[in-house]
Amino acid sequence: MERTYLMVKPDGVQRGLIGEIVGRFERKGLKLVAAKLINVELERAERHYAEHKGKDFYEKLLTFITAGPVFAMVWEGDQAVALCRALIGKTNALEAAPGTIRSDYAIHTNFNLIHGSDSPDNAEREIAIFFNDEELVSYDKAIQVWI
Ligand code: IDP
Repeated sequence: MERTYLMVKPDGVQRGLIGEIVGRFERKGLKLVAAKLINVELERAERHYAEHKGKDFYEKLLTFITAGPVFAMVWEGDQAVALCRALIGKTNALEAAPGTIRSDYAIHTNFNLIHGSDSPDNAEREIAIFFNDEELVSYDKAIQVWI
């Protein structure tokens, strides 16, 4: 079973879209195994976005992600990483397929509402940045046999 790290970014929290966004992954059939509302301090933001260090949007991205609380989550399911990326849509809202979160609610690339891990390896790395092992809840869902 694969895990992925998702995070409603500060714009999504401010716009009151946490419930709408969480609902999409719930209805898809994925399993929520951890969630919390947190402020991301600069050091953690730098670790999370390390691969973008040096890019022209990096500083603005750090300012944005530390500007207000985010809703951090871990979701589990078969192919969870790719499935969540599909529901989220492309980085640029203009290129995101209709029906995806970014297509439905975002306008600008720098206010694109949600982060989703782009590979299983990055998912494990990002989960470890934001959650302790004890925060990851292990449980069964009876409905799983129907999904
Ligand atoms: P992703 O969130 O779709 O995986 P990444 O390439 O990992 O996209 O970039 C991380 C975040 O950095 C994006 O979600 C977006 O907020 C921001 N970003 C990426 N590319 C640009 C850009 O060209 N201009 C401004 N912000 C960008």
